[in-house]
Amino acid sequence: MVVAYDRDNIFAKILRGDLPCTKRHETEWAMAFDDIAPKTPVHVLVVPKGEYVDFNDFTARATAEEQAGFWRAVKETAEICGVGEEGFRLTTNNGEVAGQIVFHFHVHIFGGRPLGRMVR
Ligand code: DGP
Repeated sequence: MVVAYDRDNIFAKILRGDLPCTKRHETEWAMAFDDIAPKTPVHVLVVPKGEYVDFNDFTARATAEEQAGFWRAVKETAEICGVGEEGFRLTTNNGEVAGQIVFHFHVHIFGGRPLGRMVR
């Protein structure tokens, strides 16, 4: 982990209710809401409720129960947003080198149109 967790990051504020969001799903372990600048018709962010900077941090420190609960919420969110059956893309940007700009671990769900191949 390169960056220390900042309790005032944007997603922490959304989780606390200090900033608004368009919420799609919430469980004991995670919250899902629309990305503010959607790249696809469905572009939802799923964030764990625990304080983790990125994927590396989450997988290193979250309990097995938290991790299972988080990934279950990702699957449920795809279904709730209507792309569970037809297909979708999951992305997480791990670190600045990957373009991560919000340092509270999150997974993007992209879908709602053909996405093409990422690697050719
Ligand atoms: P990244 O850290 O690169 O995985 O991208 C963070 C994403 O968060 C980016 O797609 C834009 C989105 N985002 C940034 N600020 C806000 C905000 O205030 N509300 C919401 N809903 N999304 C945000």
